[in-house]
Amino acid sequence: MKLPEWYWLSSAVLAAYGFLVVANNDTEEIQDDERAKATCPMRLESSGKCSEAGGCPYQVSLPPLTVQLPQAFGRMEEVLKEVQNLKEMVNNLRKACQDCKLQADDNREPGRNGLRFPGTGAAGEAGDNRVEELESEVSRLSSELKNAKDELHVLHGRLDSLSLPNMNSIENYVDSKVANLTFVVNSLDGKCSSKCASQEQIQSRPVQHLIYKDCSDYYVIGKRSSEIYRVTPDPKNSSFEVYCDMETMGGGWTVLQARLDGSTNFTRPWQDYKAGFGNLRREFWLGNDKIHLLTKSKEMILRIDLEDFNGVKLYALYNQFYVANEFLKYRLHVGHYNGTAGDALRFNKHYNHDLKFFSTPDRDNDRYPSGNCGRYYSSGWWFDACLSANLNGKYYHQKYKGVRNGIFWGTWPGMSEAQPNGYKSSLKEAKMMIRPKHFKP
Ligand SMILES: [Ca+2]
Repeated sequence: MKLPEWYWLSSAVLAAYGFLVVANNDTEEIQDDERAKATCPMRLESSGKCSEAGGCPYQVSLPPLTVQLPQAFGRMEEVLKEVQNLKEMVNNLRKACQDCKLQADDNREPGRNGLRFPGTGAAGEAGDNRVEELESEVSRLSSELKNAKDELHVLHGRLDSLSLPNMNSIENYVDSKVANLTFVVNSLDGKCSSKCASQEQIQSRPVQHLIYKDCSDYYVIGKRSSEIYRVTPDPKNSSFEVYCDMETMGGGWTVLQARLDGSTNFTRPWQDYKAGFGNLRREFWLGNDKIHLLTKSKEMILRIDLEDFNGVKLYALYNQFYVANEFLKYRLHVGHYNGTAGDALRFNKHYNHDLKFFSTPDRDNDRYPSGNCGRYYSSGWWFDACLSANLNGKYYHQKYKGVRNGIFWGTWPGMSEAQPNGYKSSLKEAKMMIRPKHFKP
């Protein structure tokens, strides 16, 4: 508590008197009145007769004292009055408040605890009642907020542990497991179907009637002309026609794709690439379901023959080729490369078609996040993000400008480099074909 200034002032005055009294007690000699009055206005003198015991009465005469006080001191009385008035007002208000609270308690509806809004309650309930409700609501919301914050914190921790490198390693792990399973299923399926076929053969078919799984089986029985043949790669599925190349590198090749002259449009939807389209004797795509059955039936190698408009012919050979089923979006698996045209299917780390899903203009399974490579490059293909090879691109009869959506093989001499005036070159002919890995012509 701060003491008023006048309190300190009066204390100082009293202390000064005290000091002077003590000082005069030390002065035994009494000077004559005149001189004393002149030098010191304060006097110590005897008053009356001394008693027989020897004690003498004395008195101290003090001069009149004038102390200059601050002007505000004069308002002290007023201030004290105001303070008193204020105190009374506070007391009155406190009492009124207590009365009001008692009244509110009397009017409170029992059991009602929902949050009310201005205008919805009785006038008497609008005070403490509503404040209490608001307080409890605020505390409820605050505790909910805290819970949500805690949950968010936990989720954030989990998100940190699921970092992108983790996802990549999981993807690689799943890939390798799928590849292993595919190999096991293929070998089991091969054993089972050959056994089933031989039983059927004994019961209902002539001994010489074999199931031709692919063109190499026709080669084995002596067929040497490149023609259309009917094959049954999987006895559980229906047979279909294929074009067989019985000349290239010993023959026995089942052709999956051919480009010659632009007579067939290759900008087509998913369903067309699934079922196959075109003319087997000219330009065509055999069909992803058929390619899957053929590559599932036996371990296959892939040969790609290419020719440009200058008559240059080059090839690429992959010692493994497998296309998964539709459920796995016809994912591509290719083995090691050999040949003269360059390994455009596995160009580098960023452009690698191996292990990529099939995409079409109407089905985006590529690795390009902000668009559909199939639509942009007018083709169905195992796009990465997006391509270093696209043998199903548009057919151009000469050099072209704009989007590089022609028949493209990125490692072809000069094909990836910038041409004068921005022209791009395309291939004149392309052919993709497969043959069993262990086939000996
Ligand atoms: Ca995409």
